[in-house]
This record gives sequence, structure tokens and C-alpha cells, in this order.
Amino acid sequence: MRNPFFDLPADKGELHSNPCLHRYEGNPVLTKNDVPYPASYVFNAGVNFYHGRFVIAPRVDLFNENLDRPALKMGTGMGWSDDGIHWEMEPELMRVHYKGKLLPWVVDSRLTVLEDGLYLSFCFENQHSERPGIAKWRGTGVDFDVVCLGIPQQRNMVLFPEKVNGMYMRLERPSNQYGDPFHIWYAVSPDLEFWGRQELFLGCEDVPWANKKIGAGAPPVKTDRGWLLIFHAVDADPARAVDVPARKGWDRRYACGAALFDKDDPTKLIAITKKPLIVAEAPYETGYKGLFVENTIFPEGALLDPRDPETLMIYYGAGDANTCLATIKLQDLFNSLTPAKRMAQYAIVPFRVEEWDGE
Ligand code: BMA
Repeated sequence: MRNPFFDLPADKGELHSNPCLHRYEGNPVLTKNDVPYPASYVFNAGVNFYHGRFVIAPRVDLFNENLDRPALKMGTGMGWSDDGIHWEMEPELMRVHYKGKLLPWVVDSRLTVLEDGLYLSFCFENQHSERPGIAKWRGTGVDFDVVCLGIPQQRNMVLFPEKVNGMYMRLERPSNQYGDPFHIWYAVSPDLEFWGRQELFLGCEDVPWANKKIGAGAPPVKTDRGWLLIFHAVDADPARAVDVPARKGWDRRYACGAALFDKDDPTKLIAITKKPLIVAEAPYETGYKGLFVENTIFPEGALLDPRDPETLMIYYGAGDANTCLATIKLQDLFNSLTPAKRMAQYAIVPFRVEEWDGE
């Protein structure tokens, strides 16, 4: 049999959003016009519910008028809301403190509520590369203190909201110097500072519509059926290449999916959506007018609606430009999952094997 871990096929065909998904009519819920500082794009927001209010941490990119790269500035904003839709934004961008200095260009932040603390997991861009990290909120203002940093090249670090079998758990997504695809990994820690026992969490090959990379989206949500992970999955197809502000010949498509992991042992995949949950289709998600990239849905927040715990709220960045909200009934989402197990139990399948015996 052809090795499914190698050279994933390019043409994934047309993709559509799950018919049970409901996009909020007032989308986007946060844009550059809603923040009190200069911004070109406000997107990819971590969202959670903390001490009775929704809290949001959007990525904020500032470019010059021609949108020339690189950006003038990148960072993460912070805001609060009673309804998850209207946000009261803090006047300044977040400050993430590390060894008496501030981390530069903190982006793509997720928010986890853990043991009554509010934690940010993020990626920051620095002159040595991109690194991920986790920081804890000081409880007031926009100040966070680093708890741990990872090494390059990683993005999409996500922290579980509780200890699992006595250990803290995080997801991470290293890049690969040999090229695509990139996969989701996990690590555990006794204290949030020292992390180990890394293994594969979900392989790109496990997501039928991906051929480039996948990454954890939001902190996993505990349900009575198991741990629910909302993730992004990327396929590239040269036939789709368009010129967008981010890049000439952009041929990627970021779509959102869901996977379910065992409640007692979340390293075990038990089900996955064989088709995406959200694909860029709405006018504010596609058509690249005012967007930075085409075909991009980037989820970073997922929570059970505190007013209706049968409904999952998913916050996602659209086109690297705006922050949007969609909801889906938990039951409909469960009905969209297909039982599955990870193709590779551990990441020890030999490199560059063309034929695979299925083990
Ligand atoms: C990823 C990250 C995200 C972004 C996505 C699409 O690599 O940089 O912040 O939304 O690409 O451009």
C-alpha cells in the first residue's frame, strides 16, 4: 500500500462548511475598527470565559498603507465582553514579561482557564525565529508573566484546561526542516515549567482534506464523550493560486475541523470529522477584498456557551483580517464525527518509505 505519510495528494477538491454550522449574522465580531490603537488586521483571537465574562486575545497586525511586508508591528490585544460579541478593548496591547524584558511580536494567542488562572499560549517572532510559550495573567490590566517558552520552530501551542492523569498537558506544532507536512504533538508537565514525554497527537495524514499541515486551534473542550479539539488543517493546490496582499501565488486553504480524544487518555484519538466544519465561504471570509490571504479560516477559541452548554461557540480568524464567530449544537457536531484511530500509533514509521505495511 502507498505510504499515506508521504507526499499527500494535492487535489483535495471542493470543500464546504458543515451544514449544521451557524455563522453569527453580525460577523465579524471584531475588526480593526473596534480597537483603540492603530491596526490593519485584527484576527486569530483566543477566546474564553473567565470569572463571569468572555475574554478575547486577538492578533493585531499593523502595516503601512501599501500593506508592504514586513509588518510595522504585530502584537496581541485584550478585551472583555458580557455577550461574546460586543467587546470592551483594553487601551494597550498585551505585555508578556520574560526575565525583566517584554517579548516582541506575540501573536496567534489562545486563552486557557486553568486552576482559576488565565493563561495565554502564543507564538512570538524574534530575530532567531518563531518560538511558542505560555504565560499567566497578573489578574489586572494587560500584563502576563511567562511560565515556559519552547524552542523554534513552533507555532500553535495550546494548553489543556486541567491536569490529565496528574500532569499538565499542552499541544505544539513544530515545523519540519525536510518540508511538509507538519503535525500536532503533545507534551506533559508536572509543573507547567518542565515539559516532556512528547509524542504525536494527530498526524496530517489523519485529516482527509489536509496535505500541508495541521495545528491545534483552541484549547481542548471537555465533553462527556471525550476531549474535543478544534483544529485547522491546510491543503495547497497550485491550481488555486491567487495574488493576495500576503503573497503572490497564494495556493493554500485553511479549513477548520474537529477531533475527539479519549476522556481518560487524551493521547488516544477516537473520532474525527472526515470533512471540514468551517471553510471560507461567507463574503467576509473570501473574495480577498480587505483580506490579507484567501481561503483562510483559523480557529483559536472554542467553548461551550455558558448560557447554553449544548452549543459550541467557535471563534476564528477569517482571511487573516477579521475575527468571526460560528456556533454548532454539540449533538450535531458529535453526529459529524467518524470513529477513527491515529494512523501511526507513535511517530516511528521509517522516513521516505514508499510502501507501507499498514502498521
Ligand atoms: C499561519 C499563521 C497564522 C495565519 C495562517 C494563514 O502560518 O501565521 O497566523 O493565520 O498562517 O496565513
